[in-house]
Amino acid sequence: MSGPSRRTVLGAAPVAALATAATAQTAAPAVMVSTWDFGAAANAAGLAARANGGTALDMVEAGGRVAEADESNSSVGLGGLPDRDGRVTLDACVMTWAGDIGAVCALEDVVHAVSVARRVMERTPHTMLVGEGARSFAVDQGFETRNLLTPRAEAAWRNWLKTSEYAPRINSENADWGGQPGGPGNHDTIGLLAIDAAHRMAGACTTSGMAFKMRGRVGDSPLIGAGLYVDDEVGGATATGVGEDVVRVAGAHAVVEALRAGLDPTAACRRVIERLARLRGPKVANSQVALLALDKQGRAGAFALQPGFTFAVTDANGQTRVERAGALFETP
Ligand code: SD4
Repeated sequence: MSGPSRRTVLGAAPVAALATAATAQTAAPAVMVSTWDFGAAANAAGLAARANGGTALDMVEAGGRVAEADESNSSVGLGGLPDRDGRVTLDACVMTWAGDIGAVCALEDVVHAVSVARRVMERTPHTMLVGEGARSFAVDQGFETRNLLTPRAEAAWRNWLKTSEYAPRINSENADWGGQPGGPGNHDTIGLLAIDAAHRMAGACTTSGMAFKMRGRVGDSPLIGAGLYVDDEVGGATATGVGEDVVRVAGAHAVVEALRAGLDPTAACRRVIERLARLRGPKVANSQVALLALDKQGRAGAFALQPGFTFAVTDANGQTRVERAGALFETP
């Protein structure tokens, strides 16, 4: 369904006048959702973990690890596009039904940031480790180290250096961008939400962050409340897109609070996207932020600033559909 133009939304149009985007509800209740089309493979791993008696945390970790290990995916883990100094730095977090949380920021040389985040949660008195401290902890915990900068990602970085123009590109996670390293910029991230057989919910988010970011930059993805939030009473949410804008509205937490207020997942995501558009006006006209939610009834929904955000929805039988989210700036 088409929606308003950027000009309409960013002008004086009341939010109530915005066209309703297509909803993305599942036929059978969903037990796992994740961002982008590459989420389908992640969900398959999550469902395998579930079938083996795994918890919701096992499901989202298994899914995140698939994306992290996939070298052809230039946005997560191995093969992720580096920062502007040519270093691949990973951000990740996990959250459980019980409010347990763990996160790593700017982790280098370790592929499975999501598993290190889980280990921070399970084996430290803290909830977040960053940079060299995160790396040392991972090494102490027995995680292997390796160079995460693949030849393809390095070539993309060297090509980027020719202009050094930092201009994140909308929806670059989708397959049509996958074969074009070295473009003007990039987005990254897989966010995952799952419900296990005991009807508990957990979530994870893992990314190499914005391609060609400044060294030391951390986005929304490892921040509980921004890139991920889970509340076992109502549901969970995760975010992808320009992290700076997700953080401004505490995106994932805001969506969960909207679920708590009674909105369905699509409407909850839409409410927060609209809030961001009101807050930032023309500054988000060319940015992508997408929010994805799964409630405790197994309803999935998403909404984005820009068209093109896709997400994978899987039911308890392992049936997966990749759906396209509605967007505020849908072209008429
Ligand atoms: C970040 N939110 O580091 C991530 C990037 C992303 O789609 O999700 N892009 O800001």
